[in-house]
Amino acid sequence: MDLTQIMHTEYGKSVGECTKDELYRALVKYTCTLAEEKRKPYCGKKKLYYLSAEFLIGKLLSCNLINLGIYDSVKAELASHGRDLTELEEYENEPSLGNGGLGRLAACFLDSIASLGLPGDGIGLNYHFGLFRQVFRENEQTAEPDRWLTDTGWLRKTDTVYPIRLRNGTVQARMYDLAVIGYENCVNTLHLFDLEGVDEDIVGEGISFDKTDIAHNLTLFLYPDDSDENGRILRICQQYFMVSAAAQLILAEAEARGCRLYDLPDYAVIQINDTHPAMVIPELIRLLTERGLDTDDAIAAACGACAYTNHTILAEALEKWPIRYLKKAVPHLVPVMEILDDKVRRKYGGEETAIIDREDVVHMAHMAVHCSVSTNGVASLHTEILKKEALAPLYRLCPEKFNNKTNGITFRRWLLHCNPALTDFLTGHIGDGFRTDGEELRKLMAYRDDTTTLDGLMRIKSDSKKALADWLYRKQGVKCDPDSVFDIQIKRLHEYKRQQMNALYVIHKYLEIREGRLPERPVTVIFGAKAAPAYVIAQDIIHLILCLQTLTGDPAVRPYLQTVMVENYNVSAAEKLIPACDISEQISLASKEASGTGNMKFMLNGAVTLGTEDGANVEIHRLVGDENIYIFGDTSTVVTARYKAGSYSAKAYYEEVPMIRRAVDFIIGPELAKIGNPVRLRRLYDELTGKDWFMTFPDFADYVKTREKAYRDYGIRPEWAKKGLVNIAMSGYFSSDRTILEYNRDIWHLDRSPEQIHSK
Ligand code: 26Q
Repeated sequence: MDLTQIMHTEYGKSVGECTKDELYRALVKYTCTLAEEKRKPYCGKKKLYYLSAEFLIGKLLSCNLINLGIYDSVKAELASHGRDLTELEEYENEPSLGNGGLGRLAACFLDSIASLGLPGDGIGLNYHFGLFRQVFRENEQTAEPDRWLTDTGWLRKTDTVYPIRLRNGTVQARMYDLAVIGYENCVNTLHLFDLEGVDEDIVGEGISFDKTDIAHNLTLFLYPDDSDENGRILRICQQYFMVSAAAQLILAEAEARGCRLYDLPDYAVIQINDTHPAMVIPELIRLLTERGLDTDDAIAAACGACAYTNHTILAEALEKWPIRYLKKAVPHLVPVMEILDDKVRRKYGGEETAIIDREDVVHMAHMAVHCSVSTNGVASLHTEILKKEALAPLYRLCPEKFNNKTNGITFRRWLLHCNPALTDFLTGHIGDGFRTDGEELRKLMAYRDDTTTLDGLMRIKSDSKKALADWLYRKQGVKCDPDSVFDIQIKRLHEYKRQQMNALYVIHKYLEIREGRLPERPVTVIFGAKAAPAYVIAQDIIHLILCLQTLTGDPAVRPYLQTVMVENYNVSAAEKLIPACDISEQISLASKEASGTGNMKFMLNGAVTLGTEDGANVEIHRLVGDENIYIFGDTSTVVTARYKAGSYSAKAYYEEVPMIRRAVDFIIGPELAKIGNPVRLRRLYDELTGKDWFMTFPDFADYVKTREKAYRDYGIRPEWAKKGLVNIAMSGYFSSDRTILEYNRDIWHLDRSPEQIHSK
């Protein structure tokens, strides 16, 4: 790169004279130009389309430079002009196109697909204000529009515009493209559709806007509040807008590659990321019949091209749409769904596997299973639960469709980019093969008893903790002790993930400290989580955590126990938090967390998991062995039986276990009353004592005991460092490259041209 030349051409200035904004924009433009030069037109037959409501891609500049292989040279050239790449990295806005694991998984998958040289594009929506920006005020979460999109530079406006038919008229979807640059490999595309004429000015106070103004609001926010009828209809319209545009693009591209429409499965495979894009199935059928196929051929072509990934067994997250709503949003899709239901009923009979139930409600997951070639879960336990419980009746009808694809993460972002010191250290020990073949990390096992290696790892961890402490201070004015244990829980706020149980532990510890029972070692408990604005109890839990942050800030307590809640937790925050973590909290109620992927990121960065036997924790446990993980709590078998028996009584635990009662009573006690919102705290107390649906009380004693054991072991060095080393060494399985190769082997069957295969 000749920076002097570029800046001269762009701005007529020297590198030294350019503003940060000018430098940043020039670099983005340069990166995009390189990407376009690398892009090869796809002349093969079959192509993958990954459809997702979320793509939580994170900032792009550094990872793109890494994947292009020019990160170090760009950094050096900037430095030679007295400019700092870090400054530009911080200046970049993070795209707010996702919420949590499902969206981040989609982003990791795009990286791996391109890095493996597979032909596959993402398709989603271009939300102007994203999920929302989280701001803490008076110990509560408030939501504001996330204005990430302002002139980002990465998105290219295309000339492709598709009409989208809605009940109250037709709107237009314009395609914007973003380059997905593989690691030392090919370039694919993320297509983001946007509503022509979307109007940012209709947003009023906070994130409120007129939900009925579909012609102006469709792509303003991800997951707009759907707690009322208008919200639900908007949600259906938004989903339909995405899949109708996707279906039109897919058919156009397939035809351009020579597809006759009944051959669609030979030209396109469409991976449906949870049920949010499942309406692509009836939409494809509708479009294919419109183009002349008869109904049966259209159904065969559409269903033969689709595959479905399930990410949840939570009943409330399994989408069900009343026909009444569908008729108000997309009436032309209803007859197609009725035909599909009719076919399924004729073939199999039975109410429990029907697409449309007796109450005239469409079960999107049922439609996705029936009308696709594959249904997969995202971790081995999760897939077993799908087969035996959540989707058991469907599994019995078509067992051959069900398969497991344990999630993975891209090592390029979650190691090379976020932890360069560890990356260099590993390269020094085992070479750089792990960048494209995760299993190479196992070579590190040879160093498990090498004290120099263990010292090196401890130093890297300690430096990352200092860097996190600096960042927290700059960002939030919070000071924390880098010599304390960093115990971190960062994920969407949900009761099943049990942030409330972690908070109860903090209360328990706080009370001990107040009584003079001082812990052996200081601990910093760090949370990061956004709560859906309409999810009241989740807001209450955030409130409790923020109050605890205040309480543990007391100079008498802080030297032993500190609570930090990171504001507006996102990918960029995760990149700072994960390398600095000692203990990774993965404490969901067993059976409820489909997989988790944060758990894998922590493991890769040398943290030790404190967790239940849930999701991919089970696989982490199997890989590292009992010595290198802290497992507690009831198993999914016990939990499932307890739900079935309906035998759980929170009240009984509350009354019989003093440790629980004390911690829970504290929520409505005088200390919190002084700083908290009594309505929120009382509601949370009532929820826990009256219901505790995600069973924190039965696991609490074991949680406390196991957590204390982990803190004790932390002090035994270098034994602790060895646990970190084993976690790193065994994390290769969780490379999303492995996951994607499995998707391709079992579901997609895409060709990898020989020159695109560089590692496997
Ligand atoms: C559903 C209905 C109505 C409104 C919203 C939703 C909704 C929105 C988002 C339901 C689910 C989501 C997101 C789910 C998600 O992020 N799931 C996570 O997916 C990860 C990748 O597979 C897993 O690792 C996590 O275990 C799972 O929680």
